[in-house]
Amino acid sequence: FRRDLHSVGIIGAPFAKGQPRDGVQLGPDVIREAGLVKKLEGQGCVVKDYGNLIFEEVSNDEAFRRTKQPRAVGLANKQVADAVQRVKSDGHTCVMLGGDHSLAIGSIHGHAACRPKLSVVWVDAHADINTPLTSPTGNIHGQPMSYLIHELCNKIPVMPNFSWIKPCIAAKDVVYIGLRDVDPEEHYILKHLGIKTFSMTEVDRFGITKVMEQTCDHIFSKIKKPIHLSYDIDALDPSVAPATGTPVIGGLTYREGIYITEYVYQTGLLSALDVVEVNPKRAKREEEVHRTASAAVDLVLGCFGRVREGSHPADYKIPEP
Ligand code: 4U7
Ligand code: MN
Ligand code: MN
Ligand code: MN
Repeated sequence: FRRDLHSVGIIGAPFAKGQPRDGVQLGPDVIREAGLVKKLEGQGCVVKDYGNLIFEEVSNDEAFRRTKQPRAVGLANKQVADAVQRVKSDGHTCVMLGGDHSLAIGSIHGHAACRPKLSVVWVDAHADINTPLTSPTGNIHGQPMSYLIHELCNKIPVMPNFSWIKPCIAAKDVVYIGLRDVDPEEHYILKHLGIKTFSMTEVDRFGITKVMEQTCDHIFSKIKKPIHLSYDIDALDPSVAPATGTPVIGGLTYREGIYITEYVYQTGLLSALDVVEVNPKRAKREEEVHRTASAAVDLVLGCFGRVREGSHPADYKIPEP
């Protein structure tokens, strides 16, 4: 056992305009209040909390065709991209606390600017790969992957405040885990681009261990690229993470959800992490907020070396009487 000195840089992104429900902008604060920084330090991490980004109001943000609040989403994501670039150039593993999942546009874009050859592990009930033209809702939190994947760039219309976004991920460098609510148009895109997916059916069929082995076989088939882990809390079953905007029954257990993070940690290649879609205002009782936030904290801890068997300092000695 060695006590790794992981350096972790945390960015809070209190942003909700990628979707219609109030409250997801409170995600970063409820995750911090569940003890994130202290617990990371308690397992030997060096943590720098960069605080919350401040997003300006955007006036006259009419829908672009059906896509809602494009200017606010485009602008906020530019701030996230710049912040992630800074955290990476300061030498940390970046943790972006959302906010809604539209923020992955900026997080992955900023990460890719520093690490041009990335792989993305997207853990979610949803595929978030609608284009603005396929989206059934017009909510950008259901679209982030479409802006980032090279193979879709000729399907994306020009939108206000989106011109800075350049596709930066190849379809072959993406793996999905936890899918169980995929729109028909998204399903076509996933098949058409040959993207590797492990829906809840595959989690049931193979078990989470084989899913993670196959995930790593896929993303490391040629070279060992840094990993961007984008973790939507709604990947977890609503019994584990009820306080979220788009819960879907039949999700990952707490243990499967944690196992993913332990496995990614073991690769030694985690370079950036998003934890998004925690929405305390979707909880029925205060206890549901705590249940969801503490699951979110445990996912982050798993990403930075927490092991369930326990651990001890390298120089520990049993006290002698
Ligand atoms: B989340 C949806 F239509 N696919 O595009 C859409 F079902 O970040 C849901 O994964 C998107 O929570 C969910 O709006 C976005 C819908
Ligand atoms: Mn989701
Ligand atoms: Mn999502
Ligand atoms: Mn959601």
